[in-house]
Amino acid sequence: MTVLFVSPKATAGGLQRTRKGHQIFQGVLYVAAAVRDAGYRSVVVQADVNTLHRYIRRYKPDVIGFTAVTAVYPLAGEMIRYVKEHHPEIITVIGGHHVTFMYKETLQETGVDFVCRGEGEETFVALVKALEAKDRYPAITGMAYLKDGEFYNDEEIVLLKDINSIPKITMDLVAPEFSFTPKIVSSRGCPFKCSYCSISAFYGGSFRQRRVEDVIGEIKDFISWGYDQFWIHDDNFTTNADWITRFCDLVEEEKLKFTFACMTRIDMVIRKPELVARLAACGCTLMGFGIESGVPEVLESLNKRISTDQIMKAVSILKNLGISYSFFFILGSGDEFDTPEIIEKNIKFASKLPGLILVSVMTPFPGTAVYDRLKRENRIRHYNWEDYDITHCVYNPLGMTYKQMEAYLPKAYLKIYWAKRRELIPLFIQAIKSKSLEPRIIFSSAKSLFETYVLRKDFYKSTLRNQ
Ligand code: B12
Ligand code: SF4
Repeated sequence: MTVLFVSPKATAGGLQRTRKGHQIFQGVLYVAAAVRDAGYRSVVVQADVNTLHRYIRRYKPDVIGFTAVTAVYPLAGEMIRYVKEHHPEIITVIGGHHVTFMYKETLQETGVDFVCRGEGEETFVALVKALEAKDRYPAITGMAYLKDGEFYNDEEIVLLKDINSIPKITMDLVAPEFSFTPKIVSSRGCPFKCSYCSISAFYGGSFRQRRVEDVIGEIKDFISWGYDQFWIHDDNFTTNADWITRFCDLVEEEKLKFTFACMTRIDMVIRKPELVARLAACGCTLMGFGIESGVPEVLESLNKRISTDQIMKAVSILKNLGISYSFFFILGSGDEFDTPEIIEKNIKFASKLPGLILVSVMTPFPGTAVYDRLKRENRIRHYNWEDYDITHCVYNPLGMTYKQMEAYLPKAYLKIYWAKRRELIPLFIQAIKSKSLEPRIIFSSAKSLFETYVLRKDFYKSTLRNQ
């Protein structure tokens, strides 16, 4: 059996604009590795509906597995329909956060044969084995399908029994024309429940960590292949201080030389500044923090469980620790705080922070509390999923129009970076060095802001043109 895995390539809309749709998603590589370890031929490509036929001709797959976040779900749907029409003998499967929550719609709209609900390493291998044994409708919880109008195997979101069983990702999984960039996932899940995040629903609130030794082994493999810079993709890398301490001990004992970036929480910096210093000494060049809002009521409404005081304290600690940091903000919270006054207050707060600031518009992803609320209140404007790209406002805010909310995105960037105009050059040099921003992105963003505000052009069209 041959399995082809497809990570959709975004060729339109917001993701094309930010070029974020040009990477192979890490999750599908794990599933592909599990299929390879089970003895099947497994290859991962990035494709869209215009290029998929090439890979089908080249690899002649029996099964195609697609991955998708919300914004590329329509692209995956297009490809599934193409396969169903031109290669009806090929079995199609799709996985990822979006379809896990929207499995009924996905099965109905795309005609896909199976939707993987949850982590796919075990369930996908079980499916391939069943298909090989000519069992077209196997009972595998987590591999949902539709038959005669009924949904099967959809009782729950399935997680791996043992997180340490996750397979090794190797370069040969990816078709030769695509670049492979190693990324580390040392844990899955997060103990927090922020209202805009789908992690807690996906992982059922659990937080599971791999053995430190295994993660270090993986890093050593990547180093031996010539890589020395990594992204750690964990949702909340520093959740367990003991694990991090052991991780740093091993990096030092083994004298490993590499740099990495990770995402964590601001409250950890206050509780454990020594841990941040230790991580910096072990190669951490950049830490990303979700601040989301500088307005206390909004932080509470988002269930973020941090305070504005903590943010300011953490900022002064970080400044002294000599580590680069970036802060993420969200405009909008989907509640009564969506008013021009509050949004402006938030932008003002962000303008006072040092470092790199990245701003997005609140996007209600399926599986989140914000999505459930907006849906219940009938305030979701549309389900054109490609616009669920964190730059469009796809819901009706309570205290302003959606257009006003969207207009705040370029305004926020202008205001924040104007306030930092004196530190811009060192900031961008640092961002480029730590690989958190490419020079091209800085240049095209500046050009788009100029076109929007000086030449009065449409922000979305201008960013698309300049990407
Ligand atoms: C790192 C990351 C990125 C990186 C990806 C880099 C890369 N090459 O992988 C970058 C920065 C590019 C990125 C971009 C975006 N991201 Co992102 N990202 C993440 C993050 C933090 C980690 C992803 C990861 O590696 N997870 C670990 C792997 C192991 O888990 P997984 O992907 O879920 O895969 C498992 C299962 O879902 C399932 N599975 C997945 N695919 C398939 C396919 C098959 C066939 C099967 C059987 C199973 C299966 O099995 C996998 C293994 O267990 C997640 C949060 C998270 N923890 O997932 C957000 C997350 C996936 N991203 C999200 C979003 C919104 C985006 C953007 C749209 C944001 C934007 N506008 O820029 C873009 C979309 C880009 C695109 N191409 O579509 C959301 C998705 C929400 C949603 N419903 O869409 C998430 C969940 C964060 C969040 N809670 O908001 N992202
Ligand atoms: S936003 Fe971060 S801290 Fe909040 S639930 Fe998601 S992963 Fe956890």
